[in-house]
Amino acid sequence: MASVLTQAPPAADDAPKAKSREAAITSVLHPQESAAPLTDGFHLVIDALKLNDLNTIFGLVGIPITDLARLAQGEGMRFIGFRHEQHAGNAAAIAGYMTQKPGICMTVSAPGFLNGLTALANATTNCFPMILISGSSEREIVDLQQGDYEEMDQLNAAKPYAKAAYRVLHAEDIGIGVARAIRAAVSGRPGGVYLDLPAKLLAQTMDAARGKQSLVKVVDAVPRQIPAADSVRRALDLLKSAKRPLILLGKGAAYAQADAEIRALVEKTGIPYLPMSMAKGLLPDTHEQSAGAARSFVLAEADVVMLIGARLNWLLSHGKGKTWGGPKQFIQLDIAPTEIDSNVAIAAPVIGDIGSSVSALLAGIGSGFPKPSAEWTGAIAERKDKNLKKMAVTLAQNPSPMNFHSALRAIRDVLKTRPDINVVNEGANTLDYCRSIVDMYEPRKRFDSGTWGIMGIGMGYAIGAAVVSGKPVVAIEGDSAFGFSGMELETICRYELPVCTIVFNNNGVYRGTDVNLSGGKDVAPTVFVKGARYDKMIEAFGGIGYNATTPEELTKALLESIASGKPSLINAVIDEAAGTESGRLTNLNPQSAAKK
Ligand code: ADP
Ligand code: TZD
Repeated sequence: MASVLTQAPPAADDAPKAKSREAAITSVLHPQESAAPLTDGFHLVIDALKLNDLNTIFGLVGIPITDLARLAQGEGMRFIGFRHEQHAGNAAAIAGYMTQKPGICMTVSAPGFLNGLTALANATTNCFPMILISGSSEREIVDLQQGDYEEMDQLNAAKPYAKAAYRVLHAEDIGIGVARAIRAAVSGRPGGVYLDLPAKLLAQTMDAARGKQSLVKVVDAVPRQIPAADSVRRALDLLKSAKRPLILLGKGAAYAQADAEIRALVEKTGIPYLPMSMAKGLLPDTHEQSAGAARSFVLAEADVVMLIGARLNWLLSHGKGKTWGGPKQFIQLDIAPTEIDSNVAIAAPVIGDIGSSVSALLAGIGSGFPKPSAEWTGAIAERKDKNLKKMAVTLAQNPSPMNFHSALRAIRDVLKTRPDINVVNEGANTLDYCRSIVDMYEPRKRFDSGTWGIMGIGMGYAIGAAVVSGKPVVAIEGDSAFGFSGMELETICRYELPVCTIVFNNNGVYRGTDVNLSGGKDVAPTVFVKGARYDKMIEAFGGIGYNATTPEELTKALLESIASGKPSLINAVIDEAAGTESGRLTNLNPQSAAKK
């Protein structure tokens, strides 16, 4: 039921002297309405969200949204309060990715909004649905630039970084504003939407019954988009003609929640597949058709590549160059028609939602569909075997202090026993090694730096994933990466979330051994305090801290932490000389890039 202000306004004869102008006008023009229950902007926002099953807000309070947060909690919504808006935004974004419903982030005006904007832009870049709702200052003052409290033209600031941006000025438009925001966030290619709510709007009152009628329950927010039959036929023909076919699964495929159909397509065709990092687990990494351990080989050697919810951006070397070896033909399944031909020519685009497109392909694959040759699958198996054996030797070593491999081996072996656990991962070396060493077994369980390679998603994603799934989260973090969101440990402890953060502490960004080129007193730009004890940070908030210097200690701490379900942090001491500059992205540094 729509909430109403508990008190109807007083009858005309006992009205307080300082009656608002609107109320005075209402009672003169519509005397029959003056005794009717009223609602206001605060309640209409809450009712509009709840009506659309959006029951959690990730945010940070202040003028003008403190009451909105308080009332939302009072009305049964969950409000998760953060220490910095960027992390609230990241939590909302990952919630959106996990559920296909827009995650809601709420902030105050100007600086709070801008802190949230990084997360909104990151969500849009990664195709995650979220809505950033920010309070804003008075339009009249902002537009004349008269210097209001936290003055900023937020709507225009948001536009370049959001899929859509809307402002609501009248209480009766709140329902429509929220509906538009939801539809824009989740339909087609998902993304971040900005919703601007001026302070004055929240305080506006209107007749409660009319307010209720103004709300919109969004019908079919994510309509199926059926691919054209001829596009499916073209794709099947090309696939049939392939000598060395490859399927590439991206996080769009994971997002689509068409897990069974995708698995059926892979298994029915027998085509080897490669998961992008967040698509790991869509099929278990141990699946025999996974070409993960022969990545470079299959990218270079395949002749027809079917991209399912993956873009040919920098993460895939733009579909060209040395990585891709000989000539290729691409099939691309995507919901966004303009993604096609964005980097290289796509021979067979299939535009539709992934569930529908994969189902349509499956329907066209009969028993006579040619299986990939034994020559191709055999060559991949051989390469996989060779690479896995080589990796096993590296992983079996036990250097002291630990290196990335020995620490990740310990984590891999624990996580193997708990495929339901969510994994958050960021850093440079920590990200690159973890992606290839730690196997995933279930869809949408791995959340990482994504399309931008952004640092700072760690604790926000961990909190979002824990809140949405109710399952444990293990966040595997470089020490630099962790620093961006470390204060949210307090949030994790406050809400008693089952998050275990493992900080790969190698005393700096990438490594801890750089020296100041001038020989001066300041440490090098990449170096941190040596031997820091990140485990002590969580103890300050009542969480459990562990210091692990060996794989055995790390295993024990992680097992204990998962069993307890309590907020915890493991300071994993890693050799400060173990990392390489920029992890595997050394080639993107300007000096190396110039040499190419
Ligand atoms: P990755 O980084 O894993 O390679 P990207 O984020 O680059 O993945 O690509 C995801 C792609 O998936 C985007 O082009 C997006 O338009 C597409 N996409 C997202 N959701 C769907 C969906 N439900 N159906 C079809 N395509 C989708
Ligand atoms: N700032 C932001 C927002 N994103 C970034 N990607 C960077 C800075 C640059 N950067 C990287 O690309 S990785 C990284 C930074 C600062 C941190 C690497 O150090 P780490 O990880 O300690 O987190 P490793 O495992 O020790 O390499």
